[in-house]
Amino acid sequence: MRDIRILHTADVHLDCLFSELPYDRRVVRRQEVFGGLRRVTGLAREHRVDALLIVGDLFDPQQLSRETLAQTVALFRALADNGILTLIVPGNHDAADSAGSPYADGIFPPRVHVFRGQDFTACRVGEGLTVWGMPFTAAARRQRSLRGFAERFPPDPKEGFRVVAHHGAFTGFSVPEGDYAPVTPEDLLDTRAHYVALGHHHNPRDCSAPAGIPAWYPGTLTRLDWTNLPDRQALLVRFRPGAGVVEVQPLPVDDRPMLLVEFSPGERPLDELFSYLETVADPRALARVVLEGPVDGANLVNSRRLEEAMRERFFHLRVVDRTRVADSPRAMSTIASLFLARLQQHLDGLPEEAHDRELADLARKHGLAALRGEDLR
Ligand SMILES: [Mn+2]
Repeated sequence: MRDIRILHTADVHLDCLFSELPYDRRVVRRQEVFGGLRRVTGLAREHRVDALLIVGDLFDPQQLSRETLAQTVALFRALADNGILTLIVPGNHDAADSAGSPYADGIFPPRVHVFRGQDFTACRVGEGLTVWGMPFTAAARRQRSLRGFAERFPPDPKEGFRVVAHHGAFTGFSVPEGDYAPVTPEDLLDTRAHYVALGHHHNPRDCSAPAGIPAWYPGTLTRLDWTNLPDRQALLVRFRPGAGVVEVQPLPVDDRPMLLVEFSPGERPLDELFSYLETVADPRALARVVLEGPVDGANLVNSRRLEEAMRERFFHLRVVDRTRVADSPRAMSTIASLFLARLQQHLDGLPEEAHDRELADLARKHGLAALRGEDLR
């Protein structure tokens, strides 16, 4: 008997806004998010899977366009023509019960199954496997929906392999993934599933260890923000009839590299940062330089100018300035010390509720730069 294969993805976030990027870059990144989904449907065909399983947040509907929706439907139709089912669990970003939900009836072709309702329902995949899914709903946000699962839905031999799809936060690690539809290791055990397909956490994560039940987050297909540093992947899950063995194989999905550079301008000359950025320059990469530590009038960095100088070297470079003006200015001119002292006097005179550390530091930086005849804007 042939094994049964499922391709597991989640959190595609089609038409994600990328509001931190300049407009022209946002447009490119949104196309790349769609490209990620197209790549995954390609992988589904290459690996001749029985079903593509999308566990929540397929869409990021803040600005979901008709074109994207139509192109997505076309991708799923092409899968159906190859005999591959598409199974969709609506997540917290594309909730089925929200106004203007993309899951309106009749949009998707046959062989695309959207899990609906307020509880888990089953969807058969061929003869030997059943996927259970439940859409994320605002009402169930704090609910442990998987608790006591097998008592409510006792395994039936006709069910074959049991896969449970859940969009929510796994609590089994020291840093819990938030409080959206939480799932504990005991809840995983309660499912008596052969595989739990998770969604919601945006980095790939194997959650099998605490409960001893294969349970994974695939992560997003495209890096959506600066917490998404690990490589992107989709999960090929193989079920061997008779053996009861489940194999999970991560399939790499290409995306733009992210480059995170931390630099302390108070400790090293700025030239070092420039020459480092020249050596790692990559027109495909999203780069972020975080400036940190104490600075004084002599080593202030003009972030905008640094971005401008490196503009051609990266797909996009952003400088985040987290430096603080040093409390005891070293080797500073008399007039600079005077300026800082006067500013401090003014700040000390303000009522408690008007204290804003960041704003005060910005004032120090702009003032010190102005004394050197420089405009930091
Ligand atoms: Mn998500």
